[in-house]
Amino acid sequence: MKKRVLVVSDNVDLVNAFHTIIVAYKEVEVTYAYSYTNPNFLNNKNLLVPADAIHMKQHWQTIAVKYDLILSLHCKQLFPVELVKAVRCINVHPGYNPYNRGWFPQVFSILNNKKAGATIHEIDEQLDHGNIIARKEIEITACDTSLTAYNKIQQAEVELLKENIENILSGEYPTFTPEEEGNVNLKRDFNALCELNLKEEMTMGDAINRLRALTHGEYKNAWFTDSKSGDKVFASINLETKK
Ligand code: 0FX
Repeated sequence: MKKRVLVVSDNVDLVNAFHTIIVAYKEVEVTYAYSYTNPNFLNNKNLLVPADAIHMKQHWQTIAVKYDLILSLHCKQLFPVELVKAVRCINVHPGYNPYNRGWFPQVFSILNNKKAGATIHEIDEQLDHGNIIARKEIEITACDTSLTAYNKIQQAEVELLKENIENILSGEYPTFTPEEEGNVNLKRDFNALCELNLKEEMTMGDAINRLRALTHGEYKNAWFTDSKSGDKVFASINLETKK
């Protein structure tokens, strides 16, 4: 009987990368799903596979019976504890666990210098916390913004998936417990960073770091209020290196 794998993801690039890797494995039947809270997922014309909306908490019992393995590739839902206990669940996370677990890890690594990278780990009842199967560090340079760091991380995630896919499918791999509990950042921590207080005093280095941590392509993250007009002004930074 074919191994039944459910891939739950809200990230089209990772779904496509995973599909490209897994097509060679004929003994595996893969089903793709995205979060019910994310209906725009299917509007992405680049998506290579069909996918259905899924509500993990509501349907965990059906999911537990239907699949042998569940892979989260940036799934925006927390897996219910009951599901995690019933089926092997693995997470591909855009951070170097246990450092800056949770929301947008590279943003916080730019600010607090903790390691950044990608981690494949078993899911347990805590956020980005379970035993580690594999992880890869990326270097954040003085010129990196959230976007450029994130691009390196996604590349590391795909490399990790390629290197570990057979072990992940077979379930035969050594794991290790993270060396410490590490730290967790939530969405509200990110939102709090986005509001810039123009009267706040800091070094130029810290100000540049704050802006590059919040610079991510078209996203309007950092902002302040113009005291004259009352308008909201968005800020980002452009950095270049000269060798
Ligand atoms: O798919 P993903 O990269 O992953 C995020 C979390 O970082 C991760 O810890 C969690 N497991 C997963 C479910 O969700 O999320 P994204 O596509 O919404 O964001 C990608 C990057 O884009 C993010 O690292 C920073 C940047 N971004 C995103 C949003 C929505 C911003 O800079 N501003 C934003 O408002």
